[in-house]
Amino acid sequence: MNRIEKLRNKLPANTKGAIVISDTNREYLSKLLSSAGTLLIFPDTAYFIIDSRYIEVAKKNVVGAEVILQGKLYEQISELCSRHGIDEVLCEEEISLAEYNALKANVGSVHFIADDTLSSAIQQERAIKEPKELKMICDAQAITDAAFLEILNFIKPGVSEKQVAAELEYTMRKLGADGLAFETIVASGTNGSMPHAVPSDKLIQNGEFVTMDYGAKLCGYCSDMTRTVAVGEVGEEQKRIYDTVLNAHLSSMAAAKAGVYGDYLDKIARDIIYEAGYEGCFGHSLGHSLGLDIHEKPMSSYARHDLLPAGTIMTIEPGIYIEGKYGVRIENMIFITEKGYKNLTGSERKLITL
Ligand SMILES: [Mn+2]
Repeated sequence: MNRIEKLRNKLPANTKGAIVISDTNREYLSKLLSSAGTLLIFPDTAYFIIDSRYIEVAKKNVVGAEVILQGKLYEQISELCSRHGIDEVLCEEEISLAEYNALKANVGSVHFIADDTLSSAIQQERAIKEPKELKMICDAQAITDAAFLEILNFIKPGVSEKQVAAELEYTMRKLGADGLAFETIVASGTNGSMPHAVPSDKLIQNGEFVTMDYGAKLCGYCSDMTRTVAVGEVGEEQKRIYDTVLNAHLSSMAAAKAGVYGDYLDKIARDIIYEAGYEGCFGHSLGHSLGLDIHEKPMSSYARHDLLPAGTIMTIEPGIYIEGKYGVRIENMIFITEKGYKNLTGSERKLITL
C-alpha cells in the first residue's frame, strides 16, 4: 500500500476529498521534495498538481497520484472536484489562513473543512517510520556523529561559538549532508544556561562547558543530537550536574518501549533531576519525535499524554540549566520497538574533557 492509500484508510469512511498543500505533509505523501505542489485526494483517485520546475521529477517520483502540470490552479481544483462529484474537501490545520481563504474564495463549488481530521491522520501515519525512513535518519545521524568526532579537535580556548557552529556545519556538508536539520546551537560557559542559545562571538574559555545541539538533514530527513563537553578542568558542581543529566538520560531511555506514554519517560528523567536538587532547572520537555520535520508528534512531555507506538523515533534530551552559571544537555535518538528501543546515536555520552 502506498502512503496515499494508507491515509485513505485512516480517514473517516464518509470523507469525500482532501487537499494537502503544507510542505512536509505534501512531501511525505507525494515523495517529492519541492517548494510547491497541491495534492488532491479523492476516494478512488488522486492528483498531484505541480508547476513546470518540478514536473519532470514529479512524474518519476510521485506514487499513487496522477501528475498534472499546474496552470490556473484554482480552476484546475474546481474542475477536478466537479468531474468527480466532490463538494466537500478536508484541509490541513497546517495551512495558513490566507491559503484557506483563497481556496474558499476561488473554489466556490466546494465546502472546505478546516478541522484536525486530516492533519491528525497524516501525523499518525508519519509517526510510524518505514524502513527506508529509518535508514535515512540513521544515515543523517552517522554524519552528525562523524562531525562530533571532528569538532573535538577544533574546540579550544579562544575559538568562538560561531566558529564552532560554522565548522560543524561545513563538516556535515563535506560528509554528504544535504543541509541542516535546524539552526545549530553552540553555547559555552554562561550561555549554556539558555537551552536554545544562538551561537555568538563569545570565545570559549578554560573551565567552561560547551553545549552543541545540531543535526544533518539527508533526503529531507532530520537527525538531532546534543552533547556537552568540558574545555579544561571543570568544577565539582559542573561534574555533578553532568552526572545527573546523564543518569536522567540513561534511566528514562531504559524505560522506553512501545505502549508507554511520553509523560511517563519525562517523569523518570524529571524526578532524577529534581531529587538531585535541581527543581526548576529543567524547563523543557524530555523529547519529541522527528522525521521530515525536526519536531513531530508524539512528544515526551509532562504537559501531554502521548502514546509511543512501535516504529516511532523519539529524542531523549534532559538538561539542567543554571542561570548565570552553566548548562548541560545530552540528547540521543531512539527507535521504539515492541520490546524496548534501539539507540540510533553513536556518539560518546560520558563527559569528554578537551
Ligand atoms: Mn531535539
